[in-house]
Parts: sequence; structure tokens; C-alpha cells
Amino acid sequence: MKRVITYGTFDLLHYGHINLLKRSKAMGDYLIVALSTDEFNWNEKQKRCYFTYEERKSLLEAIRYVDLVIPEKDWEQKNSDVYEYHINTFVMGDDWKGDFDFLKDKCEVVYLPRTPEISTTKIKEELNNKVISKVVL
Ligand code: C2G
Repeated sequence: MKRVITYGTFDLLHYGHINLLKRSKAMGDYLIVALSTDEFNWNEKQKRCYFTYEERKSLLEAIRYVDLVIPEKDWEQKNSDVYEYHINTFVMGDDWKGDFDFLKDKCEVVYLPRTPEISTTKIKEELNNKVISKVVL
């Protein structure tokens, strides 16, 4: 069984996240998502999520590509996660390209092209600007 892991905040879940998870799962048989906790997001990424960790976790667990969700509590846990969960492949979007190459002696490291034109930040900005629909009839 080929085991894949990826990490992220996954707030305001959108099709860019889904594309990443779909491609990650296609690389193996079992996909683990290490989901950033609210504390990690605020303390380390200065992100204040719209959804809480538990809400974001329940959304991810409903996705067919995701087999297990674990908490991402700090930057240092990746080495131990790869060992403890017997990971074969580590996957991240290419906005992180090169940042996790230190894992290459433990598992395959893959950076996938981000899905263009969509991000949680963009969703928040557009809603702030009263863009209430992208649908053009
Ligand atoms: N992503 C993507 N395309 C987008 C938006 C996001 O492929 N349009 C990918 C990101 O590259 C990342 C994953 O979706 O691999 C989750 O994105 P975020 O929730 O923004 O995660 P991030 O804040 O980058 O946290 O230790 C790693 C960090 O926890 C990653």
C-alpha cells in the first residue's frame, strides 16, 4: 500500500484544494492530510481561519480522496510523520517548491502545480468587495 501525505490549512475549501487532494491520492492508495491547527495557523502562519480546526477537519473527512486527517501542530513534525505513518510520498503545491526537500532522504517529495485563479484569500477579498456570484448568465 502506497501512502501519501500532504499538509495545509484548507480554509474555505475550494476546487484548488480538491485538485491538490485528487492528484495527491492518485499517487498512491492512502492519503493522509495533516491539517494545520488553529493555534499553528495563528502563531506560525498569521492566518486566522474562517472555519475552526474541527469544522475544516469534518469537511476534509467528507472528501473521497482523503483517508485520514491528523493535526499539523508545528513545522518540525514532518520528519516524524513520514516515519510514524510509513509515508512513501510527500506532496505539496509548488508554492512550497524546494521548502521540504530535506525529506527526500526519507520519501519521494512532489510539488504539484497550484490551481490558478483561486485561493482562500481571493475568496475573502471578493466577498469583501460584494462579489456575491461568479456566475454569468
Ligand atoms: N493549493 C493549490 N492550488 C490553489 C490553492 C492551494 O494547489 N489554488 C494547494 C497549496 O499549494 C497547498 C494546499 O493546496 O499544497 C493547501 O493550501 P493551504 O491551505 O493554503 O495550505 P498552506 O497555508 O500553504 O499550508 O506545512 C505546510 C503548510 O501547512 C501548508
